[in-house]
Formats: sequence, C-alpha cells, structure tokens
Amino acid sequence: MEKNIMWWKNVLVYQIYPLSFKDSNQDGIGDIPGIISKLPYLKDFGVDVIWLSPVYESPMDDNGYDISNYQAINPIFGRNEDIDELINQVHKAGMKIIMDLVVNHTSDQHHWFLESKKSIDSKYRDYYIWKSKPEPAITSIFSGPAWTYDEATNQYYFHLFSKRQPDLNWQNKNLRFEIYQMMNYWLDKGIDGFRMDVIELIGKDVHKGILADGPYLETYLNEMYENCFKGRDLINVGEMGGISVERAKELTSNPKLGLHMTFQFSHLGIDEVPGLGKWALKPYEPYSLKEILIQNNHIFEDGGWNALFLSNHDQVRQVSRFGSLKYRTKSAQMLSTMLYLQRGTPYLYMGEELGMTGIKFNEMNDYKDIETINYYKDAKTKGIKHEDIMESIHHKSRDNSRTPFQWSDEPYAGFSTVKPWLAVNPNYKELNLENELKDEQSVYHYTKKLFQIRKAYDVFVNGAFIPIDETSKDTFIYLRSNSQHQILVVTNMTDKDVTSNLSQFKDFKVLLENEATILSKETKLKPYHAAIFIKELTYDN
Ligand code: TEU
Ligand code: CA
Repeated sequence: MEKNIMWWKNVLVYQIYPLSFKDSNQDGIGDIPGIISKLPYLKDFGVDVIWLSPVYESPMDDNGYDISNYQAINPIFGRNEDIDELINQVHKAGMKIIMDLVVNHTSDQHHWFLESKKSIDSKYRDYYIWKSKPEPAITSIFSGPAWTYDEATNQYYFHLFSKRQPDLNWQNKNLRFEIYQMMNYWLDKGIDGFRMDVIELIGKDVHKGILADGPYLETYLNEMYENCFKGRDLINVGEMGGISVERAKELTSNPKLGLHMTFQFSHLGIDEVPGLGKWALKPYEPYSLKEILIQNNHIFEDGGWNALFLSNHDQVRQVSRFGSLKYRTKSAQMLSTMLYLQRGTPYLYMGEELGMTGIKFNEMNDYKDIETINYYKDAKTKGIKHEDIMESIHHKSRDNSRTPFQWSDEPYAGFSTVKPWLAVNPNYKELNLENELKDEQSVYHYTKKLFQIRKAYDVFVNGAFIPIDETSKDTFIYLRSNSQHQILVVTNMTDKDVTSNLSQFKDFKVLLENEATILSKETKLKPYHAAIFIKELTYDN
C-alpha cells in the first residue's frame, strides 16, 4: 500500500448489532462477552475495524439509540469493565473499534431530560427544545407529530424520532461541551472513532423548520473537531441521510470537520415511491441502483470520501432486497463484488458474509422495532388494509436485519440456548456459518477472498472508476485503473442469462469468479454472475 493513502480508506469495517450477535450468558440477548468470544472469527475473516451499535445504558425504546447514560454500559450487554476488555482485546488482535455516537437526542430517562422537564427555570431546560405551541408542524420519522405535550410545565418538547427520544438543543453551549467531554471519555479509553448517528441534524433550527444540514452544522462539527478529534488518528463516519451526495463530498473534503466519510442513502430509496417514504413500495430495478452508484463514484472522483454499504441494522438484508432467494449464494456474491470494489470504504453488516436473509413474521407481536410498530398503528388509523400494511412491513421492517446471527444448526442457531429477544430466521437449519465454512463455494469463502483482493491493491483506493457497460440494464461492469493495475469487475445483476462484449479485456487474468467466465466478444454471464480480472501494467519508462 502506498504511503500517502489514508489507512481508513482501505479497511473493512464490520458492523455489530450487539443485541443479535452472540449471547454469552443465556438470557436471549447478545452481549459484550459474546462479542469478545467471537473476535478470532472476525479477525480471521479479515475485519479491520468493528463498528459497535450502542451498548450504553438505555430503556431500549429504540434498541439503544435512546441513551440514558452515555458513560455507563447497559447491564443487559455486560458490565462497565467488559467494554474495556473488548477495546483491549480488539486492539490486541490488531483490529480497531468505533462506537456509535447518538447525540441528536437522548432517552427521556437521561437525567438531563428528567431535570429539563421539571421546570422552565431548570439549568437543563435549554438542553432540549421546548415550546408553548407545537409549531412548526413536523412529522416524526417514527410516525405521529414531532412535538409532545408535557404537563409539568405545560409545554411541548421536540423529538424527530420516538417521543421517548427528545432532541437535544445543540444551540446550547453548555450542552455541547458536556457532549465533547463525554466523547473524550471514550476516545481517552482508546476507541478509534465514532459512527455518528444522524449527525446532519445537529445544526438544525427547528423554529425555522430547518432540520437536515442546518445553518450551524459546520460550526458545531468544527468545534467538535477542535475539542475532541484534533491530534488523534481516527476513523469517523457520519450517518447523513438528509444531505445530497455533493454536500457529503464537500463536508468530507474539509479536514477541520473530522468527518472522514458519510453514509449516503440515495441508492437505498430506489424501492420506494418518491416522496411517500419507505413504506410505499416500488419494485426494484437493478439499473436504478447502478445509475446512482456510478454517479456517486464520479462525485468522489476528486475529493471527499464515501462509505460503501447496502445493509445495516435499519435496512433490509441485501440478498432479500436486491438479490434473489432462489439464487441466494450467487446473488449475495454478486452484490458484494458489485459494491465493494467501488470508490469508498467497505462496510459490512454482520451476517452479510453468510448471505443471511430477511424475515417475514405473520403476527405483529413478533415485531420488536418501534418504527415498525408505530407504522402499523398509524397506517391502521389511516384506514390502510391489514394485508397492505403487512406487505410493506415484510419488505421494509428494520427487524428484517435484526434477527440473531446464524452460527450453526443448533437450537436458536447457536446464538443462545434460550428463546432470543427476536425470533431466529427459520432458515438457520440450512443457512448458518458452520455450513458456509464447509462449502468451498459459499458466500462466506467468496466474500473473504473478495476482501483480500480489495485490500491487496491500491487501485481500489486511488484508481479511476470507469463504467464499461453504462447503458446495460442487466450488467454492471467497471474498470478500476491506476498506473500499476487495471481491474475489471464483471457482474450480472439479474436472474437471466446475458451476454456482454468484453473482447478488449481478453488478456486480463481472473482473480475471483462465482461462475466460469471467458472474456470474449460474447461473454456469457449466468444469473448473478460475478467475476474479477486483473492486468498488471509493466511499462519500462
Ligand atoms: O437512523 C437514522 C434514520 O433516519 C433512520 O431512522 C431511518 O430513517 C430509518 O431507520 C429507516 O427505516 C439512526 C439509527 O441508525 C437508527 O437505528 C435509529 O433508530 C435512529 O437513528 C434514531 O437514533
Ligand atoms: Ca446475554
């Protein structure tokens, strides 16, 4: 690897959703000791950085994205010492760890909010956003109005997510500096950065109705940088669903904001009716995904940096969404090949290395996600038919990706010996890590090799990105190219046989393929075919 390449551009980041990774004490809930027990697995797979979703003290209204104490560990996940042990063991294994930073809002049980709601004269009153009238009218991301009335002081407080997640008032300087102090507490413990939850919202001006990318965003990020990040060697990724990709480029180009890359969601809105939100289903068309991803690669051509992902704890598993259950293995392999060799840092959500699939519960009782439950109630009152609501939920519920990790074919998939907090996907008998390890052709083995290739060549970080088949509706074929290597990535995004003229690449050598591939004027590509080829450039000049 070239020296001038920032290390965080060439790492594999693996997201762990602690509730569902591994239960060590048999209470049905994943925990920190469970994660520690699986570090050798992660290291062996090729993980460089772990992103740990929230493990802080929380009433778990939104599975830990509602924090009541930022500096204490939720007892369901372990003791305070367990996190120190995890950080320690991760570093010992030569990996890094970033933690979730959820500072747009707290839990309604955070002592700041408990104090804030007591009286308008409270020292903490202004840590949150209070108003006598619920205006401007804004709808919460988790359904219903974003203002909730509180009797004690006869005012409304603002919350963009659940009413148990009051938004913090970032315009209050004392609040901001308490947050920076808390961040330094974690950084001083040795964590390697943060995944910053909905961070584009902290600059908002609710009274003017401005939410994402508000007028104070850069000021606060720069202040955070000066007080927390400066002088430390970190990897920070901002979740920024509410900004344009161009804007993400601008923000990540400015080293004084401490934001190395962001999660962008433009490519994940393609299966919803524009303007109607995630539950309004629209059939997936591969070309729409390809088009946006090509555009993103072009946007980051000359500055800024991007995070590459198709799945996380809020999104549906990629094989169920963009692949095919009939061709589960091939389509999972294709999706990773198509995505992870593009410009950006790869993020892999736990279980994607096995090609885990989404879930369909028939009973609402089985769903645990607050967004899903609120949507169901809201849609019912709007008169939407039960079957239609369930169809949306089957396609889009966040619980799709939150079912326990499928380690083996033992009861509860080897995740726990007791009934887990969320049901295991019934396909665990066939689809589990043990089976994936046994099968040479599995998603697991293929994906592991894919990341070895991704990390072996600078071209994936600094090379040009050149689409080869730009107008094809079926294939996604591109070249990565620098002065030393050319790498050809060939994928068929559909369940049909297709052909492609690849005769100009005849002298390339195969690095990895999930079907035999012959580069020619009429290269035959099987359903969800994926292949990677290389040409070494050895000029004498
Ligand atoms: O998600 C931000 C966010 O906007 C999501 O709520 C997204 O719109 C939704 O999940 C789509 O279904 C972050 C976290 O990743 C999420 O888990 C939290 O619930 C949310 O923030 C609030 O902290
Ligand atoms: Ca447990």
